[in-house]
Order: sequence, then C-alpha cells, then structure tokens
Amino acid sequence: MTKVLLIVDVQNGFCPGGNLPVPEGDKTVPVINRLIEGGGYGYIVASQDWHPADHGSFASQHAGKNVFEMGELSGKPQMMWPDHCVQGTQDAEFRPDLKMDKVDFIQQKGQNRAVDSYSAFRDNDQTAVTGLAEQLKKQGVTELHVCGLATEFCVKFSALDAAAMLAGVKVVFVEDASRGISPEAVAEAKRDMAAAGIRIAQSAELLPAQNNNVKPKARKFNR
Ligand code: VGL
Ligand code: ZN
Repeated sequence: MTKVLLIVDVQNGFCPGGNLPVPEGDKTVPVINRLIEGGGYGYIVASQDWHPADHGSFASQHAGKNVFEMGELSGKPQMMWPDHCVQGTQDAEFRPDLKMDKVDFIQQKGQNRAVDSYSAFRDNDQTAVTGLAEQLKKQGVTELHVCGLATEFCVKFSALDAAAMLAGVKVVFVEDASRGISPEAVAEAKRDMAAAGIRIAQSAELLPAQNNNVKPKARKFNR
C-alpha cells in the first residue's frame, strides 16, 4: 500500500507575478505543505512545466496570433499561451515556500516544442509518455492524490491520465490544494474527473483530525 502525492506545476509562472498567473495560485502552497507533512505519503512527486524558449504553445512563435486565442500546433488546435516556464528562468522555478525537500521525484514536461504537455504522464497527443506511470508502478502506488495548478489544464489531465494509465489505483483530486483559471472550466473539470471515477476531496478529509480546540477530559482512574 503506497499513497502517492502528485503536486502539479506549483511554479512561479502559474502564481501571481508569474507569466501565466492562476488567481490565488500561491494559496495552494500552505495547503500542499500540510499534505506533504501530514498526509502519510510513501512517495511525493512534483511536476514542472519546462519549456524551451521557442515552444510551439507560445503565441510569440505564431505570427499574428494573440495570447489566449486558439491557434494550431503540429496540425492540431492549440491554445496560444504567453511565454511561460521557460527552462532555467525564475518563472519555471518551484514556489520558494513549497516544501521541496520532502519531494522524492521531479517530473519535467513540455520540452518538445512540437506538442504541448498538460499531463505529467504523457503529451497532449497521447503518443509520448513521460515515464511517470512506470515510476509510480515501481513504487507500488495504490492511491494517488493530485493537486496544484491549473485545475482545468495540467491537474485535470494528469488526474485523468492517472485513472487511465494506472489500473486499480484510487485517484483523488484535492480541491482546496488546487486553483484554476476560469470557474466555469473548473466546474467542468470536476465533472470530467468525477465521470472518470476520480474522487473529489478536501485536504482536511485526507489529514489526521486536529482537535486542537478540544480540551482533554479529566482522566478518571479506577482504583
Ligand atoms: C499549464 C497551460 C500551459 C498548467 C501549463 O500547468 O496548467 N497550463 N502550460
Ligand atoms: Zn505550459
């Protein structure tokens, strides 16, 4: 029985001040840190969006295209993103307050300029795999908790791929340890995940009960 935590793309680029900010993206960090410390995980993975400067998902690589409009990449529809999470830049670094010292494995993705990779498990065209599924099988994964940024893109596709590629593994989306860009798309993502058999949970349900405000009862002794 190995419980695994997958922290998706909690990088500067997806937090306020970054190049592709998710509203309140930084608010996921204290919640994720509580999971890291108290969630009882046998293995913790962080994924990292890691693009070359000329990645084909960037509007800057398509003459006349604006950010956040649809374009094409390798003949397929592709959202035109602002340049983000370029390899070696501050934007691509993990949030400085994330407890990375407890992370066992970093899965980078998005290096191939010809295809985008929302999922930590495989590219969007579902051809090239990253190797994460095999890595988790080797660890004996039985349950996978997925959280991070952004809910309707990299978190959703990572959770869906986990459910599809890791037979028999219970997949859980941790809602309050994640943030999305659009509320409508987040609602749709939750429906898509639920339809794939993924459980939607809050972090408190996955952590041991706190009972901080409960006074211990006076102990009675039988003598
Ligand atoms: C992401 C858009 C482009 C994400 C990554 O991490 O959700 N979204 N690249
Ligand atoms: Zn990206």
